[in-house]
Amino acid sequence: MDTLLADLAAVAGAEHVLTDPGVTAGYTTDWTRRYHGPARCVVRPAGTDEVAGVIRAAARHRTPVVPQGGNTGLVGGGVPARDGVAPVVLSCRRLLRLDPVDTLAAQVTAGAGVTIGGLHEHVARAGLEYGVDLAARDSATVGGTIATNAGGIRTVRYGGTRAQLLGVEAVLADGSVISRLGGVQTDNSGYELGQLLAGSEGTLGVITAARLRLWPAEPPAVTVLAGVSGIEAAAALQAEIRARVPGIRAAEYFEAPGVALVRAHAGLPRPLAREYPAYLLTEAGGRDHNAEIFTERMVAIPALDEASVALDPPGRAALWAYRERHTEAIGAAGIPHKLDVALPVTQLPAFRAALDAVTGDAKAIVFGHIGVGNVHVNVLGPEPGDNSVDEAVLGLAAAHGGTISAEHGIGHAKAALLHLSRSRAEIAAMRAVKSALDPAGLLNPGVLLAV
Ligand code: FAD
Ligand code: 2HG
Ligand code: ZN
Repeated sequence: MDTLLADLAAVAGAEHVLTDPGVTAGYTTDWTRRYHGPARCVVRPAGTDEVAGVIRAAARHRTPVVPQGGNTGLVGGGVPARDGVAPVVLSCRRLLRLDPVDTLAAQVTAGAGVTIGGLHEHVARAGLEYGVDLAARDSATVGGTIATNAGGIRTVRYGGTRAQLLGVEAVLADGSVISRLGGVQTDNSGYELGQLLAGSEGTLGVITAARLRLWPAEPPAVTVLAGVSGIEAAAALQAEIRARVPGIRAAEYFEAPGVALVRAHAGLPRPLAREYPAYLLTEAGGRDHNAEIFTERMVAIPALDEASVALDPPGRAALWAYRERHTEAIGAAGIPHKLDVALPVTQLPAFRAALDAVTGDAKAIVFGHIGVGNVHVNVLGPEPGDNSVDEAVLGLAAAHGGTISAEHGIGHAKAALLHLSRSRAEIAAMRAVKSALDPAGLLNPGVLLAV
């Protein structure tokens, strides 16, 4: 055994240092299969002290570290790069601390490796809910969602992950541990390091646990799937619904090509009696919800053409399947170019109108969280290594006043294009933070900031 592996085994136990390619393959290729690279090994520490030991050992051996959670990230940030020094993949999945829910403060402390689905179940038993939810809930972790500042289907109601974060515990690149898990709700004693780590994509520290804000559970009362003519109509309809119906918890958009893929992949029937170019899925709920009143207000909206209304969990799941199964259906059809942009809502129609010319003959599937102006453009056809469509679509978003990442992050995928969203001064400030906290470039080199 080489000395790095021996040092890691001394920290985490030999059985948690993985080198067999058959076993490590699941950690070195990303969810989309577009990004993969060789790892020196995968190490699975079980606690914060062990994470610190791994970081110190890797630093001694001048070997980079790629932090990883559930490996559901879509920008290649959680897997080794194809080139460069093969890193240690530090899997956080064994960081499974899950404290009892603090019902008085509506907060909980969760380890980085706890899945979002597991967190939901835990807090639901206390009558509370966590504000972030996403289709990858059964694999995506607390640590990974903080590191990417994940959004998801509840952003329109509760904001993204940053808005849920009261503090983090993390190991920095020098092996030191910072910890703010006390649950203090207002704290102005200096820089908010937890918020800095949120969205840092594993480049500034390894998050080991977090103190999270919770909300009173709001059972969904009504879910409505409406057919619309396109993104402009969907944006107008969701604005009208939000003005009239209280307690909107989701406003999601998708189009006919995505529905066709989902139907073929999952064997689902047509979602509405007629075919539509696009669809809007909205959901409302609340503590004192009254499904009848919600439904009456919803279906009385004049712009609503044909809609399917679900009032019970099986009916809701059936409607959500058309939206939530997009990612797996697209993945089954090929290796997609995933372009996750957000625009001012007023710019969505112009962006959508210009998109087809930019994607050309390739197949573009457009869907997303329209309630927050977040559109996912998935392109099938171009080779994984060909970045021209990525550059064209992201450039188009920037030209319409948008961002090149709404919720998935920058990763390796968009590091060279960060200038489309951030000014020279902002990128210089980010580089200064990175070199202050990680002068040797140990943590996730090439992610977010191109090397
Ligand atoms: P990973 O993929 O393992 O890692 C992601 C990034 O975080 C990497 O840069 C990694 O280095 C870093 N990281 C991971 N753990 C840590 C840690 N403990 N400390 C420091 N850095 C760390 N995303 C959304 O925002 N909204 C959605 O609606 C959404 N839906 C999805 C649906 C599907 C079906 C899939 C496959 C993905 C979806 N995603 C979505 C993307 C993905 O789930 C999120 O980016 C999620 O936050 C990644 O979590 P993870 O635990 O899998 O992290
Ligand atoms: C979603 O909203 C996810 O379903 C995944 O963010 C988006 O697959 C994608 O591009
Ligand atoms: Zn999304």
